Amino acid sequence: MKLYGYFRSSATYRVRIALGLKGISWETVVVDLRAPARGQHTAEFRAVNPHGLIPVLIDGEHTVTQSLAILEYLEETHPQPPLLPRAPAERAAVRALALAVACDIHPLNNLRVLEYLRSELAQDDAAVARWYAHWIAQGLTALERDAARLSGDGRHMYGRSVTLADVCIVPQMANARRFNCDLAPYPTLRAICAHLETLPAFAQAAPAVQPDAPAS
Ligand SMILES: N[C@@H](CCC(=O)N[C@@H](CS)C(=O)NCC(=O)O)C(=O)O
Repeated sequence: MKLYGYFRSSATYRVRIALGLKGISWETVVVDLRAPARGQHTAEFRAVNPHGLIPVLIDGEHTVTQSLAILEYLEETHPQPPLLPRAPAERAAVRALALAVACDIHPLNNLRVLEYLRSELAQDDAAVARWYAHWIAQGLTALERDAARLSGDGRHMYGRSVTLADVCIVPQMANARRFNCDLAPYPTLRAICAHLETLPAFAQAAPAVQPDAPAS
């Protein structure tokens, strides 16, 4: 498989984790999102994904976009280990946690949104940071309550094994840390991520250890 992505892209980070958990090998095609490269805007990449967003997974003749669609595709094509519980209500609960990250938090703080605030709306760095922190706090406050109720062991978002909810929360918390958001109010989320980050698939998917990450 081929994964169009970037070390810092949290949506790509989700897919890297799932590929690792399922023991699938892949090759990365780097799409550098930052100026001057801005690889998401090139004609070459737009031919792959007209939306100009990563990740994109290529599996043989299939091109799959949208990280959640990719995660579900991997779940269906490589069912072991399962990242969704069996019972419909439990599957819905896990999907709801994953979607809270992918649909309600992440899109508001995406690169193109922050760039629009800066350029078109002429907001300074302080205002953009305030915007970022606001949506993180709103989303994580609710997820903290969800996790406190739904985690079975304080080490997973739902139940006692790794699910798509875990695959989504770790990159989102990493983003929040990168933008210096205060994570003190989320002890349950911090404990869950501290555990998950020790697992090989999560550790190997971390931005800092990707081949396109700058040497520290
Ligand atoms: N809903 C999409 C969001 C993808 C997305 O926002 N990707 C970011 C990187 S994490 C991106 O490509 N941003 C480019 C830009 O904002 O110009 C998904 O889950 O795949």
